[in-house]
Amino acid sequence: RRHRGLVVFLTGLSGSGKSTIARGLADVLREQGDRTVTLLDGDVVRRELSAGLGFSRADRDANVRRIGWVAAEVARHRGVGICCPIAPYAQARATAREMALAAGAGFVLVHVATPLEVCERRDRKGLYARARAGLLTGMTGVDDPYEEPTDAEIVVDTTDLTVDEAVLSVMNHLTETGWV
Ligand code: GGZ
Repeated sequence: RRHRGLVVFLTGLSGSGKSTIARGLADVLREQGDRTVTLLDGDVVRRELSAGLGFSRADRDANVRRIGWVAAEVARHRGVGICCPIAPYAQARATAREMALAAGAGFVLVHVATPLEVCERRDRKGLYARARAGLLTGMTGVDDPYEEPTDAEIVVDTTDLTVDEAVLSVMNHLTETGWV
């Protein structure tokens, strides 16, 4: 049978584990072998698709809209588009959902709900420390908003989960709902 396209959209704070889960999910789906998987990696997107954009609300909205549009095009052609921007604004996430549905695809919002204190303790890029020191302004969760999703299909918190466990919980949902 021919699958419908699907967008898996992971949202959450910097350091929440979005990209790692997205990569793991892409690997698992590719191993299954029957679907074309396109991962819109955050760093690559910011360099190639959204070069020149910063972190104002307008720039974040533009970034998330571009990502959502590309993912919807992937899904229009029956692929799986996986993206993992912070996407702090509910409105922009809703637009991404609408674009996927308008493309005849499914849309699964995954809230990677790892708490700020855990993300901040990890601080893999040192951004939280710089924000706390006043060297970086507009850091999501510190002095810039993150609107918690109320419409997520899946919520995962990586505080006490391994990457594999988090990927599995997303996969379980996709299996239960018939997407894979
Ligand atoms: C949040 C920032 C900021 C500010 C730079 N706020 O952990 P990272 O480093 O690798 O991921 C973060 C990334 C966020 O880009 P997104 O495209 O996902 O954001 S959005 O959806 O809001 O457009 C972080 C880094 O960029 N970064 N400055 N001020 N994250």
